[in-house]
Amino acid sequence: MTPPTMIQTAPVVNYSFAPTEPTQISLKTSASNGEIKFADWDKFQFAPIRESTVSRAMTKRYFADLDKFCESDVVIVGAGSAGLSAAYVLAKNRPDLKIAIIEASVSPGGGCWLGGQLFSAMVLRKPAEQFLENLGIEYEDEGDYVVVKHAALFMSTLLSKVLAFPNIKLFNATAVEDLITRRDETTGELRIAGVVTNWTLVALNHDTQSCMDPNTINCNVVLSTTGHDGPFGAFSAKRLEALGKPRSDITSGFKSETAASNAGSKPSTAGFELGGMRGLDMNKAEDAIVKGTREVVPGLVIAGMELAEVDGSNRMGPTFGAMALSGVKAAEAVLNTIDVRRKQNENCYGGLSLN
Ligand code: AHZ
Repeated sequence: MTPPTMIQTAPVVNYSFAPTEPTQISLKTSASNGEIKFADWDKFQFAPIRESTVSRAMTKRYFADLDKFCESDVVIVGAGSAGLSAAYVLAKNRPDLKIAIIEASVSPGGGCWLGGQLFSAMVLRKPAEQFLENLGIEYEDEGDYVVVKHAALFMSTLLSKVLAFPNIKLFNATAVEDLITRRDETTGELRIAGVVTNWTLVALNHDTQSCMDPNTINCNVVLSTTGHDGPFGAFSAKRLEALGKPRSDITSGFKSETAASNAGSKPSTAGFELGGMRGLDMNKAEDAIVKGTREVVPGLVIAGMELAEVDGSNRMGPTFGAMALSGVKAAEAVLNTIDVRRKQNENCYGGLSLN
């Protein structure tokens, strides 16, 4: 039988891998003979590469990052405006902290690429313009509020600054599908001590495949900013509802049944109920989200619109000052609790290594 052949229809070009001087590219429009030329394109050639080199360049860094960040100081769940604002403030103040950001979508940024509906401009009520000034983003001052000409300018600037911090790693296309919990051996208090992750496409297919086990990241504080309810929204809040049964586990500091009965109190059997996001009221909503941003249960800070699901506060729609400033307050809450949570985690299970 004749072996199969592949027919080359295009003309054969002999490609030379001989070392050449890199093509000089200048983006100045210094026209010679009236002609614009940024480079000598006739002689242009990329430096050579083998395909496996590209694979190794990507995978060795990704797996080194997985290895490094599987013990993180802080995990931020959700890379929307609240999560990234918090990441920026945290990393700026504490270059010593290892901060992992887990984002379910391929594209980070959450709902912050447009101002509202399909409109570009982004409105922030004062005093959120101070955050813009810190980031170096221009705005128009309209009195009580300011306007950035495109929401994408805010998000791309914030994102680029966050990604440039050496102590931050963004794992996108990765979903948090559960929380790691610890029951304190002395107080009986339950706390959050990490996250359970999976590729988002896997997380979305648990119902169509047999069990696909996840990966984990241990940390001292989880900051959840997964937005309001939706296919991937309000994740930690919804998980708390299940973890928090009976309700006393949440409200009285996650006391175990034994610890609670030792203390003479009976744990309630009522479930932890989410408040559920209320209708739109810009004036009430923005203050409520910023003021309410806190460590909701030990080891878990919740910020941004996810908090509206916990507290039953209003939505604010297309104004973004509360997302930025809730991020600032979340960073403060993380920094105020992290040392206590670290100590608790270090003492857990006889001081199992946290390296
Ligand atoms: O993909 C989600 C988005 O980028 C991500 N996310 C959600 N669940 C996740 C999970 N694992 C990993 N389980 C997850 N990532 O979280 C991000 C949330 O961003 P967002 O912009 O939706 O939330 P935000 O709180 O930063 O900003 C909300 C802004 C408002 S207000 C509002 C209204 O009032 O109607 N609507 C929006 C979008």
